[in-house]
Amino acid sequence: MTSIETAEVVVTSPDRNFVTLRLTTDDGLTGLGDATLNGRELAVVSYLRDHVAPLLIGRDPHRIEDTWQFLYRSAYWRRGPVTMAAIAAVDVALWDLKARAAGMPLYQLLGGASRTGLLAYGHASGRDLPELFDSVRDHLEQGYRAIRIQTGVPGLKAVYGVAATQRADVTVGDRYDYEPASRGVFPQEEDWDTRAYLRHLPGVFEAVRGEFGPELPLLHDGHHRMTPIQAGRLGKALEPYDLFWLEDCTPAENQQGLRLVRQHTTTPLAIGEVFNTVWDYQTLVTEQLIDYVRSAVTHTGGITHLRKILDFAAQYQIRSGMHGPTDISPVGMAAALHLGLAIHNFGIQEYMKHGARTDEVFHQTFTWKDGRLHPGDEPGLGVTLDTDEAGKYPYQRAYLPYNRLTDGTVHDW
Ligand code: KDG
Ligand code: MG
Repeated sequence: MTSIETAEVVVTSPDRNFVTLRLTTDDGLTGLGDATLNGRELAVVSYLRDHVAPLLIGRDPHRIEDTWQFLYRSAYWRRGPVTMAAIAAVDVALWDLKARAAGMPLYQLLGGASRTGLLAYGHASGRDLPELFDSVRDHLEQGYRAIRIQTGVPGLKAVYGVAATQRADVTVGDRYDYEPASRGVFPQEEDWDTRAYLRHLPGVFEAVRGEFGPELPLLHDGHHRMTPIQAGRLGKALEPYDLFWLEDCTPAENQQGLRLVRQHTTTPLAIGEVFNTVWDYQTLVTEQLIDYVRSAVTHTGGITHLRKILDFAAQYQIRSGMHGPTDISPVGMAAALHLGLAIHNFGIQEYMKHGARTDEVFHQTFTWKDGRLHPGDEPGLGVTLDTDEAGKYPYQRAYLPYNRLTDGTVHDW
């Protein structure tokens, strides 16, 4: 019987921090799992190194469900982003390993392809409309066939989702594209005013539809900042512009709050990038209060658990919209692509390109064609980790920003 011989946690910071678990068996097979938790990376490193890795040595790598249940239940302390990211890394590494052992791309073990490719959306942004239009055009040229729209709001100096390269206020650290985390010893402070945002946003979508026509799927992320009644108002105001989805309109820990939003708008809703188990979705799914599940494989206990969430959601005609920003590593992205290709209720995949240094650390085999992603047909996830290259980039402290209202009150970011 084959068994796990080593469980290494690799921390690297090529363009940003990534945490990767690498399992190796006594017969020389390896598997990779992503354990990156933006701004709290080292908590997961410790959870894995100090508490989980010693439990894995000598285990049968093929017992994926059993290992998942063992790690979830034997800890006694359940759920939470750190625990579930650590379990996810083990789970994905085991699936990678099993698929490599079988000589198959992972999606074949998950039931085979349900489609030829995965529609993906990219992030267009700008401080004002001309900058936003340029960014939309640039994304269309890159081949995107669905685009998220984020803009500056008059009177606010820094707004979530506006690319760092376009933001005059960003001075700390080295960031790329829209990446919100900044390297440094303290989080960046941003400002927020929901009334100003609600006044501004419908006009932005009117202008984008006017410029780019009715067909292009458009998305928007509210990033947890509204109350349910404010979200209902925004959803209603955006209805003429036919959004693919409005994401994270409220901080959805209060799942019942979404009833109020639903009563007021038919704009489709996506939620869940900060969720980590099926229990976060219980009311949202059974009452059909959302249309898309935003969870990432990386933050939701891996393929084993996210598949269960998505199968549950499928019974209610709710589809996947897996989180795919740059803080999901190439390993986590590959896991999302294999799962998305296999499930029936795939909706859309978020896709942000990683930086050049990241691509040298993680060698990837996915393809990008006509606005669609495909995980490729290499055995396993199709990603290899170059540990020499990874070793060139030690961890660098980095934080996500936080928000204050104009009167100084801390607000949801
Ligand atoms: O780490 C936080 C980011 O992943 C998050 O802010 C990105 O909201 C996000 C999105 O939709 O990609
Ligand atoms: Mg989001």
